[in-house]
Amino acid sequence: MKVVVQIPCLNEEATLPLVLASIPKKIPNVDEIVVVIIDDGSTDKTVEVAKKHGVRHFVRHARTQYLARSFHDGVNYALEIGADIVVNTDGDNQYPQEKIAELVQPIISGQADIVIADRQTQKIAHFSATKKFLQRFGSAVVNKAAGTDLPDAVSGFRAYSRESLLRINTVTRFSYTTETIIQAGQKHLSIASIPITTNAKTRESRLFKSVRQMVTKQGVTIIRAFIMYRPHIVFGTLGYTLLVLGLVPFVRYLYFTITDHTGRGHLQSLVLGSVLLTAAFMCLVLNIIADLIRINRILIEDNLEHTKRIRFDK
Ligand SMILES: Nc1nc2c(ncn2[C@@H]2O[C@H](COP(=O)(O)OP(=O)(O)O)[C@@H](O)[C@H]2O)c(=O)[nH]1
Ligand SMILES: [Mg+2]
Repeated sequence: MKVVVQIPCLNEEATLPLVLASIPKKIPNVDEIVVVIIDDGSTDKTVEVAKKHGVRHFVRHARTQYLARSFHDGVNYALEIGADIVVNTDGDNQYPQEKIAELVQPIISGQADIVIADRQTQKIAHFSATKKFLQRFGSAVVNKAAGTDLPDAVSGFRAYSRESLLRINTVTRFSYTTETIIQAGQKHLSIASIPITTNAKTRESRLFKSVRQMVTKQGVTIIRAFIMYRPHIVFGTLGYTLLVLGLVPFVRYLYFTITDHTGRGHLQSLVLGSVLLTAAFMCLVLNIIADLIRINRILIEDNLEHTKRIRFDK
């Protein structure tokens, strides 16, 4: 059993030694632990520091390609060197790497395909009330899309089985955390969660400059995921709501046209009803198109999985 611990890093020379020092050297039922640094175009001494602390495996980007791409490239590298389990942790020492042994156990024992560390955000002192609310709300929406029940959907501290990585395909450039959960949920993989306590904050988040930016970016990712995986929830709900709203003025127009003999036209109702009904019709057509694309994607993903198996399973 080989565990690859991958750490995406963008200028993490200050905190990386702490992260590396806390990665366990031995884990029960694991023969080999390999650390891979994904250097996403760091301009500081991240790579030198990692080498000095004994890291032998690197994936390097000459220019920053952002976190989702880094995750993707790290996973491919890990699969290439024969990882049975890939653990992802951050370079800012936010997560307790000592817990890696616990994180991988559900996968080793065959109970889970993916294990997500729950940061228990409701208890984190330096998280504002807004951030806590958003975390809970965001996780609820992701769970709805994925059909799961996970307390912390955006935690970056996770373990993935080789099998789950062969089946999941991330496409968004920005956030792979929510996307992997939604895909895994849709594909009926088993996702477990273990509680952890995060380390003291070392610095501000680099992924999000502000709460507003976080909401916008995660919001877009989640809406896109819904459109991709459960289009009927978006277009169906919207379409049928507009249909009902449009029928009201439309029926009113018909009723008065038939019963009212004073010669008044009720054109406003007709215009409003027609606009709403046209919008409803468009939503329902979009629903059909999105569903056809979804079916197509299932075929493409099947193919991709097959290609990955040929590429990585030697
Ligand atoms: N590859 C890559 N990693 C990044 C980028 N920005 C942040 N990171 C890494 O992603 C992890 C999480 O970043 P962090 O700033 O702690 O965001 P947080 O998750 O909101 O705390 C750390 O390991 C960072 O080094 C980026 O643009 N590219
Ligand atoms: Mg962090």
